[in-house]
Amino acid sequence: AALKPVVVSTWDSGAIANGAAWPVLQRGGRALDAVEAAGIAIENDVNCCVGLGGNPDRDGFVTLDACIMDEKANCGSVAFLERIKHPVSVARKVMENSPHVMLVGTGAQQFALANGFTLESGTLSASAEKTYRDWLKKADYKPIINIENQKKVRPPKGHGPFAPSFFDDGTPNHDTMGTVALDAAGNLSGMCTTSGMAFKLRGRLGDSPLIGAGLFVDNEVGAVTCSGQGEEVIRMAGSHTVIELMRQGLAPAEACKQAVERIIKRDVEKAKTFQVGFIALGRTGEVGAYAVQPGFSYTLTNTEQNGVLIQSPSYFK
Ligand code: SD4
Repeated sequence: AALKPVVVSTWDSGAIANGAAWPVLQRGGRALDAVEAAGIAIENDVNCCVGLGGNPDRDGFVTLDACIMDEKANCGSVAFLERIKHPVSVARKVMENSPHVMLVGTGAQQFALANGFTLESGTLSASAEKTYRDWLKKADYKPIINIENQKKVRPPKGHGPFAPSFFDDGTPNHDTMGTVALDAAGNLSGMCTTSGMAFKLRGRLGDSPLIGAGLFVDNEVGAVTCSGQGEEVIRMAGSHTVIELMRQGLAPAEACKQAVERIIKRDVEKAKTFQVGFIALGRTGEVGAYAVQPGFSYTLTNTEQNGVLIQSPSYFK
């Protein structure tokens, strides 16, 4: 049976996100506060994949995207944000302290500074510096989002026994954290935060900061987020599509599956080359996921399961 409260985050690094969200939920706090805490924790984690420690664009700059949405469809988003440590919190400020939903680039940075955030140095983390230098040797833009499939990956220290989503040297491959939560009062919220695809063109935005693509919450239905090749998610308004399928009565897992099948049907050959994975949380606490490729995972925390890593089913085997 479904349990609440519950928090679900993408990937094995979801353990870090859920670890910060759970105490908020456990003491009866709001799902909104829980998902923001999740975002802050992962943006702080230098070993992970999002925030200022993430990989840069092809010009060597880390540009961050994030969004947040609550049970009343209040939402906030920042994109192409540079040198600010907590894009998820800036997104929440956009939601609460501005008449807008989305701010980008220098305007988003200016808004962050006006709201008490600090301008950070802009230097790359040690791991991003190394990855970027290696990449520059060929400077070949080819998203290797599907690296999860490859045998050479092994878990880095401290990330659990599975951690299939890291390169051989321990560099995290995925670069996005999506978290959805249901609180004790029965309200849903979600957030998504990312440094985006590594070595993207300067100015590129993915799905993660886009309400309806990287995240969608509808308190009558559920909360959905996703990870993977953002362009493919934007094309089909991914998270919103999953919510609408759930609204028609599909269980979270089945809704994720049908959304993924819609992506694949358009171009099966192309779909073999990228990853997209959705996680969905229903309003009663039921959780489901589905991905294009094997290797997508999510972390589940509730009163009975303390950060359990679950491998998502996938279309390709
Ligand atoms: C993007 N969806 O920027 C993100 C990337 C991602 O794990 O999820 N990486 O397109």
